[in-house]
Amino acid sequence: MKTVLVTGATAGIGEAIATIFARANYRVIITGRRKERLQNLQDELEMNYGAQVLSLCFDVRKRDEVNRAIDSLTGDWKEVEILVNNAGLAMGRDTVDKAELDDWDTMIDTNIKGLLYITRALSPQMVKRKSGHIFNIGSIAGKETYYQGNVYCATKHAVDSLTKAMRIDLLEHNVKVTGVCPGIVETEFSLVRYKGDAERAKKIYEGYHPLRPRDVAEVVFFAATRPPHVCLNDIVLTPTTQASSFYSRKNNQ
Ligand code: NDP
Ligand code: 8X3
Repeated sequence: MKTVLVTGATAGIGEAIATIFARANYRVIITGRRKERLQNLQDELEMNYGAQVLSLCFDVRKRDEVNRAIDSLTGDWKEVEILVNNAGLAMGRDTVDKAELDDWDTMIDTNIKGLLYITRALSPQMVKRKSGHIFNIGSIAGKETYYQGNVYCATKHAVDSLTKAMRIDLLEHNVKVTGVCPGIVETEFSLVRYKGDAERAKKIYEGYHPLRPRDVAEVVFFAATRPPHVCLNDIVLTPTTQASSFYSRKNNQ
């Protein structure tokens, strides 16, 4: 039985990824900052699928918390075969002359530094075993830059670059690295980006048929279950209503 660790499993895409692996009988480590949500998801996965689940509550931005959480793993839980770097967010949407500096710090610390802290803590045991698979959840925002997307887009471009860098660095150690870059997915992402403004967040998805978290989870699961000699390197998926960050159509057009 393989162990998978999913960061940001308390909502959206991460929750769907944890669920799809739990259902397939993997041992699943779920992480996030919201303890109650972690407990609820753990209960649900154990009850529905008889899955083995471990919750680790920590903030990916805090290096000490990350290291303490990873160091706390024992026995089979320690042998993480699949790491899904999913925790991330956009905070605010404004032009460079007006955006909040704290928002920029939050996105850089979470999307880039958090992803690096976890990867640095977990990759040595993959290297030692000469086996492992790291998934980085990027975005189409890491392929293109859009108006008022500045720092969010920059963090996802950094994720794209780090995905390539990790694949090169870990090549000799037989560790696979896959970038998964979704377009619009209906999650709490917009609610977080617009700081709890539910009306504004809802409008983002209106009239489209956005991806569901499960659509992304299925892609991750497919990539994770290819034979040992096959690595899917870079996967971009969007709803059929979205050709790119700039071109999309409402369902009825
Ligand atoms: P959600 O807001 O629904 O989920 C985000 C998850 O990240 C939550 O579980 C949250 O957990 C976790 N998280 C955020 N900050 C931290 C932190 N500092 N420490 C630990 N966990 C954290 O958004 P999505 O599911 O949509 O986003 C998941 C990933 O997908 C992100 O990297 C996002 O950039 C990317 N993405 C999303 C798209 C979309 O349209 N929704 C499209 C392309 C990419 P908690 O708050 O409990 O800590
Ligand atoms: C999230 C998708 O288009 O809002 O990464 O940047 S988008």
